[in-house]
Amino acid sequence: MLRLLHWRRTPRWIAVAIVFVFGLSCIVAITQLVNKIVQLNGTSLSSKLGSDNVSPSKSAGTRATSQVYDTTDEFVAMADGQPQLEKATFIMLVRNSEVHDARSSIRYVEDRFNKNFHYPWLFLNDRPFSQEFIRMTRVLVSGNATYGQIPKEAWSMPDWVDRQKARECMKDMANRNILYGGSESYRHMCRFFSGFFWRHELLANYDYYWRVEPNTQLYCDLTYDPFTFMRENNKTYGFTINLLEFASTIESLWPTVQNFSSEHPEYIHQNNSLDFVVDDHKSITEGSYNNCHYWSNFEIASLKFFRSQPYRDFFDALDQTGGFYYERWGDAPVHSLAVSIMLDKEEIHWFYDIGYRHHPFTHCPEPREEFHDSGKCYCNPRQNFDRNPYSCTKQYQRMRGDSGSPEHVPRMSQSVLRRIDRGKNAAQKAE
Ligand SMILES: Nc1nc2c(ncn2[C@@H]2O[C@H](COP(=O)(O)OP(=O)(O)O)[C@@H](O)[C@H]2O)c(=O)[nH]1
Ligand SMILES: [Mg+2]
Repeated sequence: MLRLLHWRRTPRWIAVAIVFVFGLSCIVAITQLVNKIVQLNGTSLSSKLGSDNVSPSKSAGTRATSQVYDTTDEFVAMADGQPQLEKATFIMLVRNSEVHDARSSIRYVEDRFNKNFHYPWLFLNDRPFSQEFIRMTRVLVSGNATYGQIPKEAWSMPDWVDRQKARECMKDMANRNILYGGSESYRHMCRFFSGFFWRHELLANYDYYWRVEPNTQLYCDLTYDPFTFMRENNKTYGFTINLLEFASTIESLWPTVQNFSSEHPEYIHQNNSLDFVVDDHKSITEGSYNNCHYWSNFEIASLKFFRSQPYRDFFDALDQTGGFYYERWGDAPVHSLAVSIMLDKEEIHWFYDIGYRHHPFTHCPEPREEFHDSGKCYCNPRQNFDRNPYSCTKQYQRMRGDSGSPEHVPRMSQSVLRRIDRGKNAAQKAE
């Protein structure tokens, strides 16, 4: 360049112009660089100079959102600098024909949570998975995907069930228009989720699972690890929606549970949550089941509990009666009754912050500032099922001793919040 400028035949005005253009582009480049560095720190140079049209509070909100949701700093730092996963997996029981509904649910879970964590997925089926199902689902998951078949004994009527009687009961329930009343496979499914999924060899290395069903939706970003939350806070069973069961499907379930409880008083927890399933503070022997249960199509729970001797004995006692086939006992009331009588009430957690839909009900967190103004959720709080007469939120809050407003719902623990703060500090220091 200098050589060019010293070239005698170059007119003076061309040399001046070249120096001017060169200087100008240097200034522009340096300004852009500075602006980029400042933006990384959360504020743009232009807004510092007052040329940003957005009001200060609004602009802070917008940037906080992009900081939290567009980068992985927070998630990496949450595990103290190491992306450590819990021994946990998603599980989905699904048919090959439900591949598109499965893909939709996977996408929701990945987008709202797992793209930042990469937990594995386990798909289970009573039949072999088709190559198409495997191809179409594997491509969407950010963790490993495993495909397993359910052993015959976990998906069939046990020997002691009278097949003729079972068929007659199904026919009768179908005639009474009871939902899935005539379906044998639905009964296999409910028995499988009550007594077998936790025994599957592909779950052997896990401590926690998150159950996902095809065609379900998640509406809120989950910026912490719910499995870590469960472990650190000694939680055993987590849910999002609770509701009333159809009484006609579980006519003899409660008497069976009462018998079990009197045979095994040692399994009844002193600080249980019986008040969720029995009204008027009555005991197991005196009270009757109010049909409240946690909706098990969404569950984040401990496998250790289901593998424990008390739960095994509980399931065996129920299974011996044949009630899964003579009636149509759902895995939801079975799980709910077990956790309500055998766990400390503190071990049960309402994931109030997880907006979730399984047709026809939606749980949408209500507090506006925390969940909606922040951009965290995009469901409609007016569609929140918690206030519906068929919801058991009142019974749940009565059991917890809460006043009934969403502000009293258990939230993410302080320890998790502290970890997130620590993560933010660490990220700032790194910059
Ligand atoms: N592989 C397989 N999965 C099933 C079968 N029946 C139900 N499921 C699964 O079990 C879960 C519950 O079934 P679903 O039809 O959604 O019942 P609902 O939610 O109670 O209406 C879903 O994950 C289904 O994909 C079956 O016969 N085979
Ligand atoms: Mg379903």
